Amino acid sequence: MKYTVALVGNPNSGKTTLFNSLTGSNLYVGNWPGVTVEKKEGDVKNTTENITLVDLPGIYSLAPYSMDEIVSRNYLLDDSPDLIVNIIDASNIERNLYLSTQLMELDCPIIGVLNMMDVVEKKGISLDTESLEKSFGFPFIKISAQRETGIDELIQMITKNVKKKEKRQMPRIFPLEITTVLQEFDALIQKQHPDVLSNYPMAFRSVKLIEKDEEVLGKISKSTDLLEDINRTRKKIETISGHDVDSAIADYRYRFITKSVKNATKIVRENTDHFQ
Ligand code: GDP
Ligand code: K
Ligand code: MG
Repeated sequence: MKYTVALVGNPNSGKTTLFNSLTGSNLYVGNWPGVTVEKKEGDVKNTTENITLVDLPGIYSLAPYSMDEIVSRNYLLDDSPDLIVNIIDASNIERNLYLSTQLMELDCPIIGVLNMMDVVEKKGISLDTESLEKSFGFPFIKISAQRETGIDELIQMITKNVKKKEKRQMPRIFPLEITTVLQEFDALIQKQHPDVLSNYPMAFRSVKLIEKDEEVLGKISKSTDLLEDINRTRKKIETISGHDVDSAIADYRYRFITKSVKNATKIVRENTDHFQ
């Protein structure tokens, strides 16, 4: 069995450093189809399984604002990797977790890799991975890619999680009222427009349609009916939140992150020294 793992994270989160520690010699460098964005693949070392690691372009979100974002999300949607390794600069955790809340909508197993833990510990901050797992619904691990701390444990975790087939529980990111609107929209799409992006994960499809994501809308035939259903749902979200749809959705994601990080963070007086 050959497994594929996607390495996903913000620019400067330590992706290249981690990619180099996780892979051995069999490196393949090319371009993503149709674009001049570099694609790098390598085999994960020190594992009993046959696992290819694919380095995706560094991105802040799965919005279609840049070629890097489009390349990354199309790969994740169309090539369905067995696992996402989501590298997170833990010294800048809230901003980095924004992408994680979007990756969660893609029905793919995820490991959250808290990198730069040497920097975090130096500040006297302790992060509770179990608490984060409880909030996000997928496991987290602490590493320092630069100091190569936690790499063996991460490889073990990848080896275990790459074979997992059971579905992840999706935590509730949006307030109940908004979740209800999203669920009604899902039901409507399934009933009235069953062919629209039917191969996409449900949570991703609904949010992107409601956001009127140009690249997603460009892939479908937009009937007046569908556009009316989308606009009606947008109105409901705007009424409930008091904001335009895009800011409302971003704001709810950040509130979820802030709460989760607060629950997982402890200020410790003494330097714990694991990652120094
Ligand atoms: P990329 O842009 O995501 O590929 O990130 P890089 O791997 O190029 O890393 C960005 C910068 O962060 C480099 O200067 C790395 O040496 C540094 N870096 C990566 N991992 C760590 C870490 O765990 N701790 C510290 N202190 N620096 C790191
Ligand atoms: K740095
Ligand atoms: Mg890099």
